Amino acid sequence: MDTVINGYRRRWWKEAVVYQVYPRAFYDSNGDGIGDLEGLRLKLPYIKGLGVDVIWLSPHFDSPNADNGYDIRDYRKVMAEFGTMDDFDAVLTEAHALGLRLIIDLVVNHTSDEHAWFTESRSSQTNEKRDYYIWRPGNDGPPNDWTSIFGGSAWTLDAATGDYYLHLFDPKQPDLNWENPKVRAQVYALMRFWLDKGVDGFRMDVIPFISKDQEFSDLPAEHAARPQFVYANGPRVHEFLQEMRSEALAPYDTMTVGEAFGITPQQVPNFVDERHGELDMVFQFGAVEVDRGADGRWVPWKLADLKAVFSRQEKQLDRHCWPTVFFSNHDNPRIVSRYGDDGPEWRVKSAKTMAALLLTMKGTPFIYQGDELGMTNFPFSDISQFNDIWARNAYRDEVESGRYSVADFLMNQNHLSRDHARTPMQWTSGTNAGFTTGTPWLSVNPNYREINAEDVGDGSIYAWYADLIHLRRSHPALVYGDYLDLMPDHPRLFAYRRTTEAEDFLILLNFGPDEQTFQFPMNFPPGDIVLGNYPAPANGSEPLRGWEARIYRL
Ligand code: ISL
Ligand code: CA
Repeated sequence: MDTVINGYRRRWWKEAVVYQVYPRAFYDSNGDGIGDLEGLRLKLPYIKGLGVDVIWLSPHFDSPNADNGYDIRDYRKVMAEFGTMDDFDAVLTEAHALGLRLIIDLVVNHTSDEHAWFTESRSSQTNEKRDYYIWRPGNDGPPNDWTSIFGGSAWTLDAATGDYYLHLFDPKQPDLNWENPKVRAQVYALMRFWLDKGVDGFRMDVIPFISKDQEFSDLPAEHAARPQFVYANGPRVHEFLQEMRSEALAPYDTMTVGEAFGITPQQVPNFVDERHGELDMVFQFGAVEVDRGADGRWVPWKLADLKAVFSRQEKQLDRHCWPTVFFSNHDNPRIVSRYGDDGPEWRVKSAKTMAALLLTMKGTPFIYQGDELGMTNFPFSDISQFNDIWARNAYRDEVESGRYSVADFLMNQNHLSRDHARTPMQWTSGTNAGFTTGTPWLSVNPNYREINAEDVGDGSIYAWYADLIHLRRSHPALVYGDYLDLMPDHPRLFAYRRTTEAEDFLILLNFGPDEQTFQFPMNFPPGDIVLGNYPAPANGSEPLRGWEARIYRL
């Protein structure tokens, strides 16, 4: 077997397709309305049926759920609502038996304020754990003007000692002090605990935030609206990640993917260059930010901006770096509602077109649960329908402050809410979409009678994902091939090539209901269409029909 293809060193995680499970919303096995690990175990064959290689499991640890598990109380315990450690072990064993690897979510920029470390830390100024977190005296107010990503000050005054602690997210998510070597040793130990159980790696939550500039200066004006660009990439972040590699990861065959929140495209290679021994890959935010304005609120998006993300990535990452591709996750709206057309006429076609983009692009693709069914955004009409801490805090900051009307708030959330992705998986057309026999913790999308996993046969979106994954697996050019955008400015047609010396693919995607013609150059006759979401046209150079996706082998 070649060890290098098109200049890239072969790695299993470069060739893998990942499926993200948000356990709370996946499948409830015991009728309490909350998805759980036994539910995941029961649905492993469904995941395997897509042909994916890896499952990324969102946090399954003990947590008071201020942020649905992204606030961890005990890193070595399973969330009681999700089951027991035995349930976790059963998921891991069965996943491995099916040939699926499992990576888990490492949330170590912060803990829950209910973690024992924090309870002890806040109890006095002199206790042994005081320095596990970031405490500063106030001066007639917070130590500086940093704001939380979820709104409000990033500092909370703690009555017990009269000091402030730092939380770049919610007050219930205090930031760990990575300057303290004992904190780092604790993190590496908990990583080894899970690696020794057999997990295959980690997705690392807001990992660029772990090193803080110890000056704690006020925010520069140009970053006030998006402070993540100040919080990320601190002075010691690369030192810490290299230490994490040598102290925890090195002896194991893992895959790591960091959430590069606040990292610019120029900074990415420093995190993922394989010669540095830090992360294997990161999630960049380009493809989920084309519809966010400078203030983070929704703006209409353009296809040319989405295309530019991938051309930039191809230029900025050399053969020592490896990209990821994703269009959704538990923090984002549904793909088909955001970039496709979720109305009855085009939902299936446009969901397939987006899937073709995801699975023929260079980089390890991440599928988010439910996208393989073409699940859509939820029609929110009232603040009471939101569970998400970000939405609830935004309501306080935007509406209760009088800056925006309720209608503006709902407009923005209907485009961007994180809860769109968190409504329960739609398994059947029966009660509660077959997700639970009890009362679901978050409302099921009312369209579950039409959109559900009862239909995964020929012609379904699920079957199309499986076909694309199979095609990707069969052709190295779809993994390692060069990427070239043939029409960067065209507003509707996305046309690109994926090529190695041995293979040449042309992908044509029509992002809209109107016909589009691709002018095949003379020296470039249409080859065979190897996969398409319409019956094959009589002639490969015929115009593309509404939301048509065609993959040609030249
Ligand atoms: O979701 C967001 C706002 O819509 C992002 O700004 C998000 O906060 C950012 O990507 C960091 O996300 C990660 O850490 C958060 C957690 O709430 C997210 O679910 C997680 O993906 C804090 O742990
Ligand atoms: Ca349950």
